[in-house]
Amino acid sequence: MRIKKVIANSYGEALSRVKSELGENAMVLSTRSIKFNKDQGASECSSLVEITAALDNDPHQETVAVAEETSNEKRWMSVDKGGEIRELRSMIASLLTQTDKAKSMGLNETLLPVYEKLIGRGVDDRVAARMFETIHERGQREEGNPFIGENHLAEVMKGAVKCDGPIRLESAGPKVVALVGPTGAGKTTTIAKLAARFALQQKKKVALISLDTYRMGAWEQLESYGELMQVPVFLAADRNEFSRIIQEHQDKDVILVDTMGKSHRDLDYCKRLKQVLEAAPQVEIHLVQSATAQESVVSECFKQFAPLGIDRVLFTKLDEAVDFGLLFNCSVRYQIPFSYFTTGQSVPEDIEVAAQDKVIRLIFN
Ligand SMILES: Nc1nc2c(ncn2[C@@H]2O[C@H](COP(=O)(O)OP(=O)(O)O)[C@@H](O)[C@H]2O)c(=O)[nH]1
Ligand SMILES: [Mg+2]
Repeated sequence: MRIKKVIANSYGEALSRVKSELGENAMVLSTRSIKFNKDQGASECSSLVEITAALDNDPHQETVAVAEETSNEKRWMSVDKGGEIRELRSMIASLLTQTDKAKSMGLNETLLPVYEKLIGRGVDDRVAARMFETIHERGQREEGNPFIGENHLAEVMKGAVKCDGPIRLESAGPKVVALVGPTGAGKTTTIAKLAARFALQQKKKVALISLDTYRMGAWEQLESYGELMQVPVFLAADRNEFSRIIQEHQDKDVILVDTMGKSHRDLDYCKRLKQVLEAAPQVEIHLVQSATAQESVVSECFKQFAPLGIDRVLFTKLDEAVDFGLLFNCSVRYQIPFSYFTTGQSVPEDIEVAAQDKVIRLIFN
């Protein structure tokens, strides 16, 4: 098997070079676009297309060609020399699945760059595939309305983003909202922003409860926000204290609960947190995640916090994130509506109600 990587100005040009170098039987393993500034310091961006393709032929050549192309695969050459190339084949098989999927979605030269753009922005390939399949099916149903490009896709994707507006207050009794999530995600800062929204802008009666009994610093952080906004702040060390504080503040419109900065890897943590939170009749749980976090860490958090019953997802640090496919992947995979996005460290201004449009704009722009 020979593997060739080709970089060209357009997908068409790259493909024709692949064909001229490897022949008509070459299989495209992956494509990606590479963005760069035309001039140093210039804001204008240009992009190139990179295609990695393979041609199945003499097994002896396989390892040699692989070693020539990428440094990562050099280790395969020493393992496989003159023999089995199982590992490489399985890697290629997984890549081919993606290519096959792309083919089954009917991606032509116009659509493939759109697909590549989504992948480049962090949209998971299976999630992207689902979107293209939807469009394909819709195109077949609605004759004379074929999929024409990015705009149509963006519209379909927008429909797949779940948002449920701001926290809705109850007419009787306080609305209790707990922010849970990994350490450093931005829970305490976001509580302060929400408290300001309700107390200062909407003139609602607000109380804050901290379950953060592990780090004194965190409690002080919330307390000083409370002082600033003239909102009472309480520390609940256990289930009984939490229940008592809630009972004593039935006159409030909203009670915001900050949770402890314990690692989500602590398996007992969610169990203990659940026991405490269940002491209040109805707590709305918002899972706070940073938009800059690795997708694998975010997935792990969804799993770890699921036993609490996640009602909403709140993404922080949109100002620091580079790709926003993560937000879309989470929306499609977990089907839990977003509540708010936070966009900076400033309290109270850097928070907004999550909106479908915003997610789509962030991905496509
Ligand atoms: N850039 C940026 N930083 C944020 C945002 N939200 C929180 N932070 C910062 O993230 C850090 C951790 O926030 P904190 O609220 O203490 O996280 P917690 O451990 O989940 O309570 C702090 O330095 C915050 O200022 C945001 O939207 N954008
Ligand atoms: Mg905190």
